[in-house]
Amino acid sequence: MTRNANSVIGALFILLSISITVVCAFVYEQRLQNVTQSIKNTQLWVNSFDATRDQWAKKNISPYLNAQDFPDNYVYGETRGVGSNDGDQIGDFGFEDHSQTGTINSVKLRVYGRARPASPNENYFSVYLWDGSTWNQVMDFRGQHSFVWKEVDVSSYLNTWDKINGAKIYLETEAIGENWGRQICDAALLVVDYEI
Ligand SMILES: [Ca+2]
Ligand SMILES: [Ca+2]
Repeated sequence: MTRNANSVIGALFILLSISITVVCAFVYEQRLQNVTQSIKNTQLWVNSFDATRDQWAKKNISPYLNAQDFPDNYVYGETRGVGSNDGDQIGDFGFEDHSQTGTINSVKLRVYGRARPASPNENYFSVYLWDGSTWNQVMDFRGQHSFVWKEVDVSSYLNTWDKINGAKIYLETEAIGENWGRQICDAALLVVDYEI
């Protein structure tokens, strides 16, 4: 009799353990799905060039920086010519807009380009970002003798959807000593991480 009772209790405990495990697994799975679904990541590529600054040479089709497609469409400094002088500018480049929903986690600016291969520390370019009220120098390609994607966190400048959608950049030649030019910029985009 006692042995039977123990068996029944034992069986109930096993059943209870299995039930708890199944429920916990289900709840965990649901939470995991919710987390996965709510974090989003979007890329906003350059989609405009307004020629507010037009001191660099341009290759093929505007807006030049809307895809990584060198040697097809890009902007550059000619050797001792257009875009090679210190302070020469090209811009402004705007980015695709995004529907203004969700909490912004981070915003990064990515730019693809290079300095002059033979003198990357003397002939390169800087990138300026518009945050809705001022221009900020956020990146430069000093020392980059071959093509590279550079990335900078610009979350502190673009902390609202209004600022993200109104964001724009221009490029400025940096020439120390001789104006050799030959700096190139091929592509740029914003990468926004957000939650809904
Ligand atoms: Ca825009
Ligand atoms: Ca391009």
